[in-house]
Order: sequence, then C-alpha cells, then structure tokens
Amino acid sequence: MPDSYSRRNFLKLSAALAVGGAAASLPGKAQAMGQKPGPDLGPATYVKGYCPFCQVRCTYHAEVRGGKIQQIIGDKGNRWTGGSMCPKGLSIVELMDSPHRLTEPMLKQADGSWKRISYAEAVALTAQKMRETLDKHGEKAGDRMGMLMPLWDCRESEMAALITLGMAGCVHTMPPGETCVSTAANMLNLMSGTSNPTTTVDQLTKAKVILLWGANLCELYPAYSRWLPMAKEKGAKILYVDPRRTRTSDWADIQLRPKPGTDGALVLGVIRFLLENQLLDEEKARELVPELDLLREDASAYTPEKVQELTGIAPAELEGFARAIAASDRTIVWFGGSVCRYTNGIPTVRGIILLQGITGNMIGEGRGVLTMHSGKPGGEHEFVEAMAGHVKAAKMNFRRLRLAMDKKRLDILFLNSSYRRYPDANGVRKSIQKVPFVVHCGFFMTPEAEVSHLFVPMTFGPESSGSGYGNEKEAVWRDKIVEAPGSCVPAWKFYGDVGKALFGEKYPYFDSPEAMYDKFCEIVPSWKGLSRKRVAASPDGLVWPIYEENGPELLGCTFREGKLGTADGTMVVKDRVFGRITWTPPKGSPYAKGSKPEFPLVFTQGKVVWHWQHTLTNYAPSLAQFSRGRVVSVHPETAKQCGVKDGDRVFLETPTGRLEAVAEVTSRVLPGTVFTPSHFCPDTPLDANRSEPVNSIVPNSWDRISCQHNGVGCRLVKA
Ligand SMILES: Nc1nc2c(c(=O)[nH]1)N[C@H]1C(S)=C(S)[C@@H](COP(=O)(O)OP(=O)(O)OC[C@H]3O[C@@H](n4cnc5c(=O)[nH]c(N)nc54)[C@H](O)[C@@H]3O)O[C@H]1N2
Ligand SMILES: Nc1nc2c(c(=O)[nH]1)N[C@H]1C(S)=C(S)[C@@H](COP(=O)(O)OP(=O)(O)OC[C@H]3O[C@@H](n4cnc5c(=O)[nH]c(N)nc54)[C@H](O)[C@@H]3O)O[C@H]1N2
Ligand code: SF4
Ligand SMILES: [Mo]
Repeated sequence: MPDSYSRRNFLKLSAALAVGGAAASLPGKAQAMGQKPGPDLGPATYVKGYCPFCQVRCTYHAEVRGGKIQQIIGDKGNRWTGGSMCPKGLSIVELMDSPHRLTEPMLKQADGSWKRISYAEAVALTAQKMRETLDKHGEKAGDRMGMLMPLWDCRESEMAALITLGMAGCVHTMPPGETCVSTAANMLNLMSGTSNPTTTVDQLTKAKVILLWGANLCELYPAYSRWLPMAKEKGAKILYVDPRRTRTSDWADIQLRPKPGTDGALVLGVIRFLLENQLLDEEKARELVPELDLLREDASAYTPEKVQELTGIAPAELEGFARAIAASDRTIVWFGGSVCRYTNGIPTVRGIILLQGITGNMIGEGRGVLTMHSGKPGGEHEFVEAMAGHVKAAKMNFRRLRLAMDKKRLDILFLNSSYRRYPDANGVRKSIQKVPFVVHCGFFMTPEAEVSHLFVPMTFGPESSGSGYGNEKEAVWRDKIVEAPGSCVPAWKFYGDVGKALFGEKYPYFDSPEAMYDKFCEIVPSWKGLSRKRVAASPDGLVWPIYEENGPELLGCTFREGKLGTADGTMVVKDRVFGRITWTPPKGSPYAKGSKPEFPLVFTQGKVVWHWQHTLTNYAPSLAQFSRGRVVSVHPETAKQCGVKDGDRVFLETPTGRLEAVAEVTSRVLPGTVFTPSHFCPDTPLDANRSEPVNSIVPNSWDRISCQHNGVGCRLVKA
C-alpha cells in the first residue's frame, strides 16, 4: 500500500524541492548534477522577504541574479522558525515564473472570449461601473457592491481596497477568516476579551502540557513544528486530539481519536471527570468561572460511558487524558480549524476555553490559547476610518451577500479569493454568475477568472514592497525583490488607481506602500514603535503593539495585568446569545437526527503539507508530483464493507454531489470515516492537482459563525 507519509516519500519531496523547485536555475547546482552550466548571471544580491502563505510568515533572504530569484533561503535569525521553511513557501519562485501565468488585463466579450485591454482601461472601466452604481443608488450604493478578499500581497493592499470601497459606502468585504477559524476567534473574544491568540509560540517551552486540539501542527505550520521537540526536551507532554493519524501524531504522548464532530461531548466528559474526581481547585476555578455550578450541570450527563457512546473514546483513554490535564498547572491549548468546521463548533470551542479557565490555565507563563488564524495586529480599522470616513452600513455576512447576488441586488463583485472556499461551491458559482460586473484580480485562468468579466493581473509578493503580519502579531516588512512581468500590478495600486479615478482629489492616494505604512504609524498610536525602519531591520518582524518609539516588544501572555480582557474579568457559561454548553451532533452528520441511511460514512477533508488552500500551489510542478490526484482515505474495515480496494476508482458521494477519486485504504482514518484533501483545482494544467472542488459536495448548511465543511454523511461507490 503506498503510504504518503513514508520516509522515502519525504526524502523524495525534499530532493524534488532542491531540483524542480526554487533552486532549479542555480548555476552551481545544475553543474553539480551533470547538467549544462547556465549562463553567467552576474553577482548575487540578497533581499529580505517573507512567505505569503501560512500564518507562520517565515522570513527569508532571496538570492537575486540576472533580475530573477535564484534561491530562497530561510532567515536563521528568525526566532519563530529558526530559518526553516516548507515546500509551499519555496514554490513561490516557480509560480512567479510559471508559463501559465497571465500578465495582461483582459475583458470578457459577449461571445465569452477574452480581449486584451490596457491597465488604464481596466481601471477606467472599474471606476465607471462603480460610478454608475453610485449615481443610480445614492446612499444605498454601498450595499450593491462586495468583495471576497484574497491572500493580500501586503497589508497596504488590503487597506487600499478597504479605503476605496469605504469611500463608495461599501463595507461588505469577506475575509478568508470567515471560512477559516472564525468560530474560535469569536468565541475566544467572547470568553477572554481578545480574538487573537492569548500568548506567543515561544511560551510552548514553558508549558507542562501542550494540548493540540485538532491542530495538525507538523503539516499545517511545518516551520513551527520544531517547537514540539523543544518543548518535549523541557519536559512538556503533548496531547493531540484528531480523528486521523497525521505527522503530528509522531510527537504526541497521547492522541485521542474521537469520531469527527464529537469534540464537544469529549470536552464535557473531561470537565465532568475533573469535577467528579475532585481534580480541580474549585475555589480557584470560580475566580475565572463564577458559574462553575452551571458548567457542572452542563457536563453532568457526560459520564465516561456516555462519552464512549458518542465519541468512541474508551473510558480508560478519557481518564488518562483528563488526568494528564489535571496534573498540569501550565497548559497551552492550540486550536486547529476543524473545531470550527462543524455546526456545533460554538459550544465546542467555548467548552475547551472553559476547560482552560477552570484549570487555571488562561493567565501567566506557559499558559493560554493559540489559534490558527494569525494574530492580526490592530489599527487597520482606525486607519481606514481616518482615511475613508465612517461608513454607517452594517456589514453583511457571506450568506447575505450570496442572497443579494441571487436576488440580483449586487452590481459589482470583486472576486479576489477562490469561491471554492465556500460550501456548496457550485451553487456559489451560480450566484456569482448573476452579478453583472465581476472583477477578478489574479494570476492564472482559474474557475474564478472564468466567471469574471474583467481580469486584472496581480504581482506576487516579491514583485512589490509592503508589510505583512503573522501568528505572533508580528509586523514584517519586505522591499521589492524583482520586477513584475507584463502589466501586473500590486493590489494597492489597482485599488488606489480606481479610487483616484472615482473620487479625484478627495481620495487619499498613496503612491507606495512605504508612504501608507509611514502614515499609518503616524496616526495609529499602537504602531508608534513599529516604524518601517525598525521592522525592516529585524530578522523576523516586531510584535504589535508598541506604543513608544523605541519601546520594547511584549511577548507571552496577553493578560499582563493578571486579568482577562472581558468586562468583569471572568468567563461566561450561560451566554445571552449562545446559551449554555451543550453538545448536539453536527447538522448533516450520520449521527444527527433525520440523517439519511444511504449516507452512513462521515465525510472529512483537510489540508496537506505540500499545498496552500485552493488555488496557487496547484500550479507548481514540484508540488504536483506528490499528489496522487484526488484520493479518498478509507479504513480497511470500511473499505471491505464498501467492496473497495486500495487504488480502486470510486465516487465519493454526499447528498449534495459526487467526486471521482482513488481509494487509499489506510488505518490512519477511523472506521466509518473518510478523508480527502481540500486543495485541488479543476482547471490547473497539472493533471495530478486537477479535481472538482471538494466544496462542490459539501452542503450549504451554515451556522451562525463558522461555515462548516466537515461531518456530513457520505458513501463510496465503485466507479
Ligand atoms: N473544503 C474546504 N474549504 C475550505 C478550507 C478547507 O480546508 N477545506 N479552508 C478554509 C480556510 S482555513 C481558508 S483560510 C479559506 C481560504 O480560501 P481562499 O482565501 O479562497 O484561498 P486561496 O486559494 O489562498 O485563494 C486566495 C486568493 O488570493 C489570491 N492571491 C494570492 N496571493 C496574492 C497576492 O499576492 N495578491 C493578490 N492580490 N492576490 C493574491 C489568489 O489568487 C486566490 O485567488 O478556505 C476555507 N475553505
Ligand atoms: N499545508 C498547509 N498548511 C496550512 C494551510 C494550507 O492550506 N496548507 N492553511 C493555513 C490556514 S489558512 C489555516 S486556517 C490553518 C488551519 O488549518 P485546519 O483547518 O486546522 O486544517 P485541516 O487540515 O482542515 O484540519 C486539521 C485537522 O483536523 C482534523 N479533524 C477533522 N475533523 C475533526 C474533528 O471533528 N475533531 C478534531 N479534533 N479534529 C478533526 C483533520 O483530521 C486534520 O488533521 O492551516 C494553515 N496551514
Ligand atoms: S511554514 Fe508557512 S510561512 Fe513558512 S514557508 Fe511554509 S507556508 Fe510559508
Ligand atoms: Mo484559514
């Protein structure tokens, strides 16, 4: 059975990156491998940059010769990464040079063909369409526009877009975060008063227990995985909750593998166990959680037997896990995105945060909560309001924006992300097709470009300057590393030019990210000490906020005064809006009431180490070679029941649709559960990465915050 986690495969991966990836055009390396020497490209310069993909935001030095990046070298001075980077990050060089990259603006013609137009025409047309809507709808015009936000090349691009839309009265900008870990972020805010991680990653070496709740660190944040052995060396125990065995499992002292979507029942079981067995200092617990008795009531039904019935975790396993938590007075919980991907995510996340609260692990060294949504520094809202003025409109969520598309109440959509990130992706595509003017700022002929009217080619990060931020709330700076091809522009320029064309002198135009960054620091007090010069000089950025010009960075626990950031410094069990902590099976799951017996298996999906989300890395050949195409992992017992063998072609079917896949029979997934990677793209020229979007078979049953992608019933049928 091919095992994608084998050492051989991993070595192959590393080797391919050196050969097919970033270093392919290195003259020295090519020679060493017996190839013809490349042309002499002259002396090298080294420019600092940061990776655009995951929230670790690895910093690097780009070796530039002959106007091209020849090699990317992780910055050894980076305290978070130690200089390591992962395959996704290095693939940026291939993406920039891809023969499939589109570098000129194009306008869709009535017959569906594309006509090349100039950049000036693209700007003028966009401004004209916005002007028409403003003239026709006056004060209501802002509600007739929307934006699905991308992975911006820099923070200045995001702010330029927000300023331009803001001046048009539009606040309907959907960040990726909404479909990401918004439940965890929102609930963390409700429970503790901050939506950012409450501590920094360096604190892991001060913890006695690290509780990775769905956080598959080694595949999702590869450059951080070094913190696990570092913490273990200092005596930390690693507990991991994930139904699947992953690379992260190798570091775990204890892994619990609950049935998908049952974490809420598991955490209530743990809380009950601690209370029943007097493993808590209740008096201390009440300081942070005065409603401890309500929580006791909520947890009372979750006896070890009940927990086993719901989650599949045996009583002895539950006890070992609960006792390990009880034994630690310094625990850090790290949330993965999966806890936000079920309709019962809200009580689940709240339950886990309450567990941190009642065990005294919210405040202090080696304690706190980390999430996977990057620590967004504050100040953006202040700045955008100062520039664009206050917009009174209430922001729609994506569900309402989609409804506006369906009702033909949306005139302009800036489609800058994938639409495939949303459940019911095919339905979302149809909704987008009802919008009369769709602008896509992108790189390749993706499904998003296809549904657009106007395509504007963008620069990749290294082709322009600008600031970024990462998980530790650290601000980083990048100078321009190389020139962009053709008519590619950074998003800050496009949105700035559109704003200038629309509003003339009234528009606060910045002709560079440098100018915007400097103005930002001038008017936002929490950025006073994060001057561009100081940030650019640091190997890994500086942690926000710094109020004084040469003020120190503040690492570690956010709650410096020893008090949570909530109004009275405590955590609620019974919330006005979200109620008590209860567990119900996620909507659409085979264990939920009214489930369809024809779909008895639990569907899960997620990320793989060699891809970033749904779009760009699907175009990198060095990464494609590790893909077996759309695979669906299934446990041997389940495979037998379905009459499926390893390597068989199958249909993975949900009530919403079906995908063709290759079966991978492996005990890394639980019996009764299937798993398939989420990254594929239907239009990439690289066969191995081509498949219909995974969200085309995920139903559109949104709950209040998270947009769950997991847990629905499914079945496997031989193709
Ligand atoms: N089924 C399923 N769905 C999911 C997930 C999952 O695991 N499974 N994950 C969810 C999560 S966690 C997230 S965060 C979302 C992500 O969903 P998306 O945000 O749609 O993810 P990407 O594929 O990164 O698409 C981002 C867009 O940013 C653009 N982009 C990239 N770099 C630049 C740049 O430098 N400049 C500009 N202007 N544009 C750029 C790309 O062209 C692309 O269109 O998906 C969510 N949806
Ligand atoms: N390689 C790679 N790394 C990435 C990204 C990427 O696209 N590719 N994206 C980045 C982004 S935007 C985000 S938000 C982060 C976070 O990304 P996540 O959303 O956390 O990643 P996933 O792989 O979807 O899910 C993580 C794990 O959850 C497990 N899981 C599924 N169901 C359950 C469940 O019911 N309970 C529990 N406890 N676990 C479950 C899966 O088996 C999987 O191993 O990753 C970041 N890192
Ligand atoms: S770990 Fe994240 S930031 Fe670092 S290289 Fe990989 S994708 Fe980029
Ligand atoms: Mo995300």
